[in-house]
Parts: sequence; structure tokens; C-alpha cells
Amino acid sequence: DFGERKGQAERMLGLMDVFLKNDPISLQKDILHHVEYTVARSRFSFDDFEAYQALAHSVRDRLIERWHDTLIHFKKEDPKRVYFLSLEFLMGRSLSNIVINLGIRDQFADALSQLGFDFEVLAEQEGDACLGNGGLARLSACQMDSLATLDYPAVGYGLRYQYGLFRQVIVDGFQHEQPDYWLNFGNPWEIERVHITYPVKFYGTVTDEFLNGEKCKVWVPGEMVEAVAYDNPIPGYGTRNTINLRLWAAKPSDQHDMESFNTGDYVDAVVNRQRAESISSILYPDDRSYQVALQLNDTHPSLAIAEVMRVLLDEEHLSWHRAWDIICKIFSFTTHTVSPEGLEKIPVDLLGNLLPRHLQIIYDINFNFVEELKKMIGLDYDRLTRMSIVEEGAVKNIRMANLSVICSHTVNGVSRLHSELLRTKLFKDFYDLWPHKFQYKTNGVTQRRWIVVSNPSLCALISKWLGTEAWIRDIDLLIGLRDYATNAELHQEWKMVKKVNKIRLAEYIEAMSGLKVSLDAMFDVQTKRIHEYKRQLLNILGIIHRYDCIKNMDKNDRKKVVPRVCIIGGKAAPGYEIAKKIIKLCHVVAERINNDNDIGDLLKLVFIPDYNVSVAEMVIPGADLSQHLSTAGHEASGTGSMKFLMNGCLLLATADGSTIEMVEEIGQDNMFLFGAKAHEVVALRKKGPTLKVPLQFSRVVRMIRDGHFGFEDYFKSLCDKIEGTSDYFLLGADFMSYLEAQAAADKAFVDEERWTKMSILSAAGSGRFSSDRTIQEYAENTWDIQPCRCPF
Ligand code: GL4
Repeated sequence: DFGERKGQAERMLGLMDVFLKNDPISLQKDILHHVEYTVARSRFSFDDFEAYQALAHSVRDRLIERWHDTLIHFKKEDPKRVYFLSLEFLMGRSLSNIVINLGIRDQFADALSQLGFDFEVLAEQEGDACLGNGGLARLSACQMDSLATLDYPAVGYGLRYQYGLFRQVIVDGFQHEQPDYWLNFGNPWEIERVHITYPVKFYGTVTDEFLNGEKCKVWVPGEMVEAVAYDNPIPGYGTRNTINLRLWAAKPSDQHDMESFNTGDYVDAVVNRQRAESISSILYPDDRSYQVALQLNDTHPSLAIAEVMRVLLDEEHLSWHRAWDIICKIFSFTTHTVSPEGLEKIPVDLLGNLLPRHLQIIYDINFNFVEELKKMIGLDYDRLTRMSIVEEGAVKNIRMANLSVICSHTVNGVSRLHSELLRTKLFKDFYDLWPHKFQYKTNGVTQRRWIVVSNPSLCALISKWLGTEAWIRDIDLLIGLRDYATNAELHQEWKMVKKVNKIRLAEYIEAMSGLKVSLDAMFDVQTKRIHEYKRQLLNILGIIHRYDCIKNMDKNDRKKVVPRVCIIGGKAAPGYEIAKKIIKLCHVVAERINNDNDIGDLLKLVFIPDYNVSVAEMVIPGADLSQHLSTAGHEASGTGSMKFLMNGCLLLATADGSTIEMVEEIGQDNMFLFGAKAHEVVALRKKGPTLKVPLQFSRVVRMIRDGHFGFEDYFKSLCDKIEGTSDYFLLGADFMSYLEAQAAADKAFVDEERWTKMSILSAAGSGRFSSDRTIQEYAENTWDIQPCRCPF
């Protein structure tokens, strides 16, 4: 609304080019302009990093045009929006993704080469935005890409941590954590909104007061901080739509503790003000109108329920009844965990001190809920106690999961098996009460990032054989590759693509560790957070077994061994001792094997440090085989497997999480399944001490215990954890089946034609695991939102 300035506005529009142009000369001019005026370097002297900065700003200008148009269009159409709340977004690098989604990658690459720069080299200058821990956080990033691509009117909300997830540095085989001050070199993708700020209150007391004759609650806070918005435009692919990811940073508020300034202690007062910024300074490093829909990505943002309720009651002065009615219509909740311990709790004392009004509201919600519940189920105290939001005990806790389930209209799991576990175990009491609330949306990943950006050769190959690029927006078309699964020409080209990616990965390994690996070997990868349930230890024990077998073979048998390069990568939570020991074990075993001349290229083991999105983009396309070894029933979904699958990498996996659905898509014959099924796991655990483990298993554990790899004292507790009744994750029970699956993989690998066919069929069957499908399902079945496409 230009109001009185209408005349001026029209003149201003006349002064601007309608849109920035994308021909090579305009792009070069733009880049040079940014070199000179944004980066403030002379256009005759700037290095790769400065060129990257100028490039990024030229891209950002084009991004902003579309973003503005989208926001204006949404405002005009005013559709129902979804607000996607997540405390973690693992975006990685943005440049390549953005230019590809904007459809101007090649134009920029041409322009740069005319300036004497290589696009890929500049893209590597960008640091990763690691504002999250692992799968859950990368899932949010994939889902933002799909929301934009599918034209949904969505806004993502999260926190702008100053320190992202720690950098993993390996010293003598041990993990060390270093801070990731990712903003040190600036972030061209964010737009600081100094005028979009909200006061956030903490501490203080709540009193009853009368307003217009009505009793109401007034919260007088003890401290205030200011939340400042940073907007990050997220472009869709093949659309003009560009949505917003708004990340909040905490800043000291003007009203923050002004008292101490007045009392004269200036320095202390300033230091105290800085405390405010610490709220958004660090990512917690653990793996763990009515026309809106608010999506809770796990319980982490679930305080939003109490906050919305507070705003409706105390600021909008709605009745409890009206406010509660709104809450129940807008919130939906997705849980990403299978273990009861994974469900977040907040001590009542802590919450009552920090957010006294919110605690009151939660108590009120709980009171009403329990009263209703009593009417429905009677005085079944055990069940009432389990379902209450408040957990009684030595430390009284608020169960954030119960709060989320009670207040949400829909509770989603992230795979079919996960949903079944939620209904029968984790949330059984709630399922029995409200079966209609429970749904699931099997996770997905975006093919834009995981094929188009990270595997350009495969992308080109797929488009060539399908005769279209439409699969980049419509993943179901990938199935068309099935028609050529035995085509000799495609086989040739498919193998070439894999080779190119293996070369890239091999070069990285050599640059990083000095280790030369053979391209003929099977590249066998397990990259993900280090966790006992993910069983990296099973992989390492399998490698020791393989090493031991080779050592005991004669010359003839050795000729039959399929050479392997085993690659493991992932971070351990800083306080997770056992996970850190697994990393050290991997290193000592690697040291031993890689330096054993007797073994040569038959077996190599590499640990890739600091696994993050960018490293994944290089590792995944280069993998022949990938391992997903979680004890069945423990991985809610798993999303790494989907990226490998899309890249035509074969899977060696347990029947857990989304893998079960992968079997349905590509068939059991095209992957290497092993291990106990989820229901068998329960039975096996019951067997306890009578459970038999194979001799091979005992032998490899003994090798570690006997100091074959050194550090036997250090590894004792690790070995103790997997022997006898303490083998909770059933490494011993699954070991034989694991070795058999590995043998089957070896056998398939030597038959090149068969392997290539399996690889093609893996990629062809990966369509169901696109986040486009996941988001479509959320939009239709949970959020009830429609696409709102901005005209080109
Ligand atoms: C996780 C699950 O562990 C993982 O199985 C799932 O794929 C992911 C996304 O839904 O969420 N939960 C948490 S917490 N971190 C995860 O990666």
C-alpha cells in the first residue's frame, strides 16, 4: 500500500529494471559490481573467496526478487499457511542448491568462466550451516526445499545459533570437539531484520489483577531479551516461489536490566546484557487468524503451545474455552524417536522459575485434561498417572511429549514401523483414547540436493535416459529407469558415473589421510551419527573378522577375496563415552589393517572426520554399498539410506524404520537384508543369558580384549557392553546373519552386470523416499493447506 507516495512509487519502479537479467554480460557486470561495492575489493585483485562472496551476492539479488514476489503473492491470496517450527535446520551449503533451483546455474558458470573463475571451485569456498545434529535437522532442510518447490505457503521458524554443531577433529584417533563459529566469514544468505524484533520475557511473578471488571493474570517478568529476525529465502525448483526460513537471534533488550545501569555499575551491566545473547549462541549438541497450521518438529518447540495459549489468554483476552479451541485446531506434532528416554522432560522447578506463566498454563491444561480423562476411563490411577502431563516423583517433570499429543490434532510418526511402535508402545494409552489422531508420514529427502546438486553426472544420465528433466520435480518418473535395467548401453554409462564419483571420493580420502585406495575395490560406507543402536561396532567387528579371515587364507583363496574400502564417518555427542570409544576403535583397527603389507588392497578402513552435509554430498555418490545396521525397532526412520538409494548405492540393512518400506519398493533381491526383525528383538532380549552367540563373534571380541589393536584397557568397557546379558543391541545375536549378508554382497559385486542392474533398480525405486511425497501427504492429511503458486 503506497498510500500518499503512489506517484513516487511509480517513478521508483520506472527507475529500476523490471528484473535482473541473466545473460552472461549482465551476470559478469553484477559480479564485478559486488566485488567492488559489497566485498569492497578492487575488481583487478580479488581471490577465490572474495569471488565467491561477490557471486553469492549476485545470486542473492535474484533470490530476493522472487522472494518478494512470493511474499506479495501470498499476502494477496491470503491462503492458509503452515508454520514449521523446528529447533534444528541442517542446511549445509546453499549456493549450488540455490542457483540450481533458480535455474541459472549454467548461466552463472559461463559468466564466471569468462571472468577466469570456476563455479565449482568458488562453491567450495562456502562453509556449512550446521544448525542441527543429524537426521532430524537435515530432514527439516529437505522439507523446506519441498515446501517451496510444491508452492506451499509455508514459513520455517528456528534459531540462529552463533555456534553450529561442533567440528569434529581427530587427534591420535580420539574425537575432539572444536567450536563452529560459522558466522565468522559472513553469511550472504541471510537478511537481518533489525526492525522485526519481539521482547521475550523470563522469570518474574504472575499476579491476579482485574481488567474491566474481569480477573486476569499479569506476568511481571524479571528479565527481557529481544528476539531479532534473520530471514533466509528458500527457493523452490521449477517455480518462482521462494519461501522464508526465519531464524531468531537473542539480543539484549533495551529494557534488559536497566536498573543496574542506573545503580552505576556500568561494566557489570554490560556483561549482564551480553548474557542475553547466549540464549541463541549455541546449538545443544545432542542427537536428540485460524488460517494457520503450526507444525511441531519433535517436542523441542513444544513450549510454543503454552506460549500461543498465553498470548491468546493474557494479551488477546480470549476465554480459556476459545483459546483452547484454537490450540486444538492449529497444532500438529511429529515425533522422531522410538525410545521412551528420548521423550523430553522439563523439571517443574526450572520451568516455574524461568517461565512461571507458562507453567501455570500447562498445569491448567493438565487439570482440564485429567478431569476429562476421568470421565472417559474412570479412576484407573495407573493410566491417569502415565497420561498426565506432570510426572510426579523425586523431581517433578513436565512431559513435553504428553503435552504435545494432548494439544495436537494429529500425531505423526516418521515411518510405518515407527507409527506402529507409537501406537502399541510409546503412546499406547493415547492411541487407545484417540486413535483418529495417529498418522504417519514416512520421511523423504530432496532429490534436488541429493542427486542434482551432489551427483551432477548421475543427474544428466537420468535425464538423458528418461528423455526429460521433469523427474526433478516429479520423482515418480524415476521408475522409468526400470525399463532399461538390463540395457547394456545404460550399464556402461551407469558404471562410468559411479567411477567418476569414486575417483572424487578417493582423491578426498588421499588428501585427508594420505591413504591411496583402489578404485576396483567395493566402496562400503557407513556414515551417520555414532550411536550404540546404529551399531557401527557391528561393522568394525565385521571388518576385524574379514581381516582375520584374509590373514588365515592361502594364496589361492586370497585371489577370491573381493577388495573393500570400508569407510566410516560420524560424530559422537561430546558426553557420549561409548560412542567416542567406538571412534577410537575404528582408528586403531584401521591403523593395523592399513599398514599390514600382507593385506594390501584387499582391505582398507578409513574414518572420515567431521561428517557433515558437504562431506555427505561427496561420499554418498561414491559409495557402492552402504550400511544401515540399527537393531530393529530403534531407528524411527533413517534418512541417510534414502540418499544412498537415490544414488544407486546398494543397501545392506536391517528391517528397521523406513528400510522396510524400501524393500517393498525395490524388492528383497535388490538389497542385502539381515538380522532379527523388530518383534524378534523383543523375544531375543527375553532369552537373556541363554542366548547363543557364534564363535566368530567371541573370537573378534577376544582379539580386542587381548590387545591385538592396543588400548585393551580402554576398550574393556566397550567389550563388556556387547558380551553376555549386556548386549542390549544384540550384536552377537545378529552377527552370523550380518556376515552372511556381507558374503552375499561380495558375491553380487563380482558379477558386474548383476550389481549394475541392482544399482539401477535401487535408484529407479527410490521415488517414494522423496520429501516431495512426504510434504504432499502432510499438506493433504495433516495441515490441510493448498499450493499457492506465484505467477512467473
Ligand atoms: C531422528 C531419528 O533418529 C531418525 O531415525 C529419523 O530419520 C530422523 C528424522 O525423522 O529423526 N530422531 C532424532 S532425535 N534424530 C534423528 O535423526
